Amino acid sequence: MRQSTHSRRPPRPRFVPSVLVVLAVAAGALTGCGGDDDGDVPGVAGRTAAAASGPRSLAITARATGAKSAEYAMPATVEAGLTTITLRNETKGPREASLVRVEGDHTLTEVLEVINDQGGAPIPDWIHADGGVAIVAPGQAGTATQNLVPGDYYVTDSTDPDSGVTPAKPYRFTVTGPVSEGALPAAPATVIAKDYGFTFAGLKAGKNTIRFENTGKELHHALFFGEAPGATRAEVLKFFSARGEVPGKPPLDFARMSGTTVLDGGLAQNTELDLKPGRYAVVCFVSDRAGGPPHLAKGMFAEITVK
Ligand SMILES: [Cu+2]
Repeated sequence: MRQSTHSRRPPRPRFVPSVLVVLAVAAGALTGCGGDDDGDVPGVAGRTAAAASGPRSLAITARATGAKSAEYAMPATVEAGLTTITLRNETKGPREASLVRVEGDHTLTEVLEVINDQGGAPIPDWIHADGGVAIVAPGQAGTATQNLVPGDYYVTDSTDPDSGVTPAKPYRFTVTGPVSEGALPAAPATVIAKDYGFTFAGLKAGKNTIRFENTGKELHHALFFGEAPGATRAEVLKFFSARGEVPGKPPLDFARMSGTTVLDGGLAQNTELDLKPGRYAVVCFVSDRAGGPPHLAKGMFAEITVK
């Protein structure tokens, strides 16, 4: 059950290649030194639900419960509609709040079985990847603005260096009806995922506010890995395809890593992507609902140079 932190563990082929996050942590990325987020996080202080046309707020706080464990605090219910989700990370490691919506009565154990599967099993119809906030460095906050549909949601976290997606207890909330849908605010950059590929617009070095959109039918995310200087596309592809099990120095610079959570086909959110200058490899490790290999094997790989 426990994931070793061995630096050559393969990436998880399903929702969560947490090993790659582990490598990033080991490389000193995601250690939180910016510290400039406190004053300008939408959806917390200064912005209230009173703004009738603005997004609602959902605040999630990750607090340390031990050297390597965390708990998540959030309201038990929120109303459906356009919502800015804020994850405040008060722990000493990177955290995320991936939202998994379930139809019917399903336990956290069932959810984790699907998420942690590494054998290309089908993704059942009752489980939905509904975005949330991806990797947030310690002491920082991250946001995602998206429509929440009524239903039951689990909050999962793939970034625990020791245990991957194994929260000690179910962290969940309920989105209550009626169905409400608002238009996402304009975003200066876009990342579009489709079956099977990516397109990018407007990305630059620094903290990008992006519209992340899944225009395909399958589930997708976009994980950004800095490429090591001089690394070739072939070397990078080989490294991912071999799940990191290649001799020699990795062709990736794990100090430069960013990404999104997973979205079901047809969904979109505005969120943040922290990029540094240089070349990035962008990958999706999720597999089809029908099962099969990670989308990387279907060509869901792109390279982009950020300036
Ligand atoms: Cu994908």
